[in-house]
Amino acid sequence: MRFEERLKQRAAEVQSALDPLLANFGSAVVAEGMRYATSGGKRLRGFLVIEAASLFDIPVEQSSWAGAAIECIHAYSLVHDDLPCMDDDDLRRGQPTVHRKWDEATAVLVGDALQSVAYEVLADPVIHSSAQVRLSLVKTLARAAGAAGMVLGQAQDIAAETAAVPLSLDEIIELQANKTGALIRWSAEAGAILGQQPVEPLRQYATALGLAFQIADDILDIEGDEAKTGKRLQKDQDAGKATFVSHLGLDGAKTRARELVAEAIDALSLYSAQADYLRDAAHFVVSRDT
Ligand code: GRG
Repeated sequence: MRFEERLKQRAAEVQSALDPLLANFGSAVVAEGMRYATSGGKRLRGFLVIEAASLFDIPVEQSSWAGAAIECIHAYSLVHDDLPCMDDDDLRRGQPTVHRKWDEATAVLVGDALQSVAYEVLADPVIHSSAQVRLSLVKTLARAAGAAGMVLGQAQDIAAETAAVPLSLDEIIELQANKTGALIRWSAEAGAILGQQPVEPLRQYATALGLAFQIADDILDIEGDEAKTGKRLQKDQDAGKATFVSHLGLDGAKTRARELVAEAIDALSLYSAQADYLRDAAHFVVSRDT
């Protein structure tokens, strides 16, 4: 199966977990907003959970719940990031953002509720029979999503907008490792947690992958097509923000992204052909156009 087909298959498996999970909340506006905010997207994080878990023979019927949980956290971050007090975006995944379709209060609540449901599902025995494993998933995700991870990265990004001097390359690497890297790392590590195996090789893989993903995002911001990405582009350039491209140049950024792909693949040397789709994912994140 080609990588793109596999990604679609995993996205459908994540959706099969999201559907009953979010149907639980009935027809209130906030529930509608939760379903709206989690629809579409590449489901890269859910894919990483399921593929990493498959290395340890964890069935997809189990890992897809953890895939749904991380996609809920990711969707919450996008809903809040799009708010007027943050990035103020009208378009996400080719559709009006949640605060545009409804209103700001609904968008705040949709994000909050998506965050809650992620932890609710990770604490459910459907995820794993061991309470220790479930606790570890909850605790590591809380750490990755919170003030030592994604929230910190978002705060660093907001602070950078008004900083007297543009961020250095090392500062951008740190910011991105928090803002987008932390959830990507958790996604791969969750597979090893479910399999009760050491997380280190997958952590190394996902650290390189997350950085490559972000460099590709900076390149897309310049070279991408809004009709394909479904979001506003050239934001960083218009805001005069320091990015990987502003530091390394377009060609330098592309070279660095390719080096990171090789690093990510090297980190998987322990695993057999079962890890091939994870290897393909490293190539995919730097060649994507959405
Ligand atoms: C609001 C606490 C809080 C955090 C927001 C992740 C984040 C922090 C903001 C997202 C801003 C952004 C557009 C970052 C660029 C990288 C990124 C996360 C892109 C979106 O992820 P994809 O490409 O999206 O995986 P899909 O739609 O495919 O799920």
